[in-house]
Amino acid sequence: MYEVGNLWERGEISVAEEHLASSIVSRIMSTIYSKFITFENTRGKAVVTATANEFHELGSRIVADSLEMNGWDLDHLGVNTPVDDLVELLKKRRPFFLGLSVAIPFNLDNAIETIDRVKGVPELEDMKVMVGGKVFNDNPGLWKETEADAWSRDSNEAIKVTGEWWRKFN
Ligand code: B12
Repeated sequence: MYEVGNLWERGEISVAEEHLASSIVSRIMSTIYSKFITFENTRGKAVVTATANEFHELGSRIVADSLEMNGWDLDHLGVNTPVDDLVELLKKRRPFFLGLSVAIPFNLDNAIETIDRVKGVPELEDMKVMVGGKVFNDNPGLWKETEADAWSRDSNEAIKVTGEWWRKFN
């Protein structure tokens, strides 16, 4: 998909061709997902979503599916989740952690606002927040501006960090 992005940026493929690539990857991921859906939940609840106005879905889905395979009872909300609605869902679900995905720099403020909001909700004071996505991978250290508890570069790191949280705080 990174190469698809480069080809699109250079004008060598159209948006329609990028959509086709995204759709194929999405379908392959669904097939893989259906093979491990029956895995047992051995850890707590978790919610992963792309932040408001963020339409890049595949990265957060890869991370969400990997975490679910690792034993988390995971809800993946997809893309562009409005801040108010996310806060309400978190109050209902009370997850152990929230994973928030941001690809595009202009959506960073939405993530900062989301984290600021959830950190102010008394029922969610124990919930951890992990950020991830292209904007953080391109700018190491930027995640600290969000007041998140951690940043992970990819699903392997996310599995490691959330596993450490679970051992330490559960
Ligand atoms: C497909 C695509 C789209 C599709 C997305 C469709 C879909 N169903 O997801 C659509 C058409 C919606 C789209 C739209 C746009 N896109 Co686009 N897109 C891409 C593309 C080609 C692939 C994205 C992808 O799937 N990558 C593969 C995944 C697996 O990688 P990833 O997202 O980085 O995820 C990994 C990590 O970041 C991390 N991670 C991700 N999320 C999370 C969450 C947590 C909690 C954790 C721990 C980790 C984590 O783990 C993942 C696995 O390793 C990228 C190219 C690229 N380099 O990524 C451009 C790209 C990101 N897009 C770009 C642009 C400019 C746009 C638009 C602004 C274009 C426009 N003018 O409209 C819009 C913005 C829409 C919006 N508001 O979000 C630019 C961004 C440039 C920049 N400054 O960063 C890129 C880089 C293309 C380019 N080369 O210029 N895009």
